[in-house]
Amino acid sequence: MLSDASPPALSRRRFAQLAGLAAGSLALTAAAEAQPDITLEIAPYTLEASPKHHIRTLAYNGQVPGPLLRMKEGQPQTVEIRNLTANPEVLHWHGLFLPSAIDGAMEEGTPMIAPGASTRYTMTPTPAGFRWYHTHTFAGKNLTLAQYSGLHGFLMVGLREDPARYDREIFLALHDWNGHFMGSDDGFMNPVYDVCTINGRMLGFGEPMTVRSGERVLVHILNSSPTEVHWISLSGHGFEVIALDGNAVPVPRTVPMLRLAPAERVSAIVVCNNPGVWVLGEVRKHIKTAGMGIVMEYAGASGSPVWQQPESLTWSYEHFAAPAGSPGPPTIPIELVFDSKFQGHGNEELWRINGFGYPQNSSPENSIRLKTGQRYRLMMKNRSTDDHPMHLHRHTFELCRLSGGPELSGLRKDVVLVPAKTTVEAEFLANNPGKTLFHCHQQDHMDRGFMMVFDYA
Ligand SMILES: [Cu+2]
Repeated sequence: MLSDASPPALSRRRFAQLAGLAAGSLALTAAAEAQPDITLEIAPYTLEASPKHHIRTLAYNGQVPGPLLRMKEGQPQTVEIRNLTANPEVLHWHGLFLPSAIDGAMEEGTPMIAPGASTRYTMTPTPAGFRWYHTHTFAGKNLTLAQYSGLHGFLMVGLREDPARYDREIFLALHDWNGHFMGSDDGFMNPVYDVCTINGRMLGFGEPMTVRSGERVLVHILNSSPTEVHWISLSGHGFEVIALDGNAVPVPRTVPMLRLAPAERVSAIVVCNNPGVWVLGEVRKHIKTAGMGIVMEYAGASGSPVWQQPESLTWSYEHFAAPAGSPGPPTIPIELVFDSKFQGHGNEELWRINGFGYPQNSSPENSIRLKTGQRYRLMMKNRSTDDHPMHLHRHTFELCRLSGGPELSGLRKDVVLVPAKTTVEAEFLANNPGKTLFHCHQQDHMDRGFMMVFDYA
């Protein structure tokens, strides 16, 4: 039994007082006082990547990455987002199946949040898995805005029952900072960076990951970089990859390193059976030297962190896929040809899908319309000399064929890196009517036309 002095009893008494008021005004009072489940405040922030590296940026709730949000699948959440910056903002829930009005892309019709304004809505998170949230704004030539900023955070949508076996869960976000455009040999301008971090800190300046011998640690890694693919290894250990983009893989496998394109996530078990003080970091020396690393320390171990330099870069999505089974339901192919139009030396190229940049490629004459209930195969033909991390909003796709290889099944993702001069095929079921954005996740490419909006007929 609750005692009379407990808060619920007090609120019952308060309710009895309020009950004397008109029913209408009581309802209004209750609505005004209701607290959202989650409040995210977008504001300027100075990140201390190291004592010598202070970065003026934007952040959610005064931290980089933003707060780790945990939601239960299918349980509605009221979210309030406050924009305390000088520019309009919009927050995208990456990997969720949400209505276009709250998915978080203005191209889909989500309203922008004006400077000084806030928005509040209720969302029902699904599917379960490792998702994330980030800004979906335009940066153009200002390499401090949009995804170049600190506006990203982890979202874990939990299953009602979690079957995974692990002792500890660690979230890591990879990011690149202080970008500037530099001309490459082919005359194109690309962003390059001076500072690289994991969870907002350069190697040696963050809290180490602390583990105990014998533990199984589930590491969730997000590449929140605006433009860069990253390669990660953990000295003295392998990664048993169990999920890609938050979705369990059919063939879990232990690999020596991970490759993450922008917006990709990898969830992997690390078996802690090699006591010591180790470095988890970018495999390429110059990126690790710029700060992309974090120390992993066993309880009771001491000494300088040890880094073992891998000799080569290895990664393949196919390792985690199942062979194709019997032919699935009929699909309709959608051909998407990627190329770029040179705009002269020292300029950024214009990116095109099927001959046009956004928004021309999504005009009523050119747009691709989906039919609810139909399965489609995206035939992504990359005619350019760059690799592109392609992201489909509001849906999950299944990788079916990579660069002319065999048919695959079971790899469900929302981002896939399409290598230069190859074709990647991925299928999805059109089961979430509403405007749906498909784009390259590299900020400079999206800003230069590499987007398309699918609409449902
Ligand atoms: Cu791209």
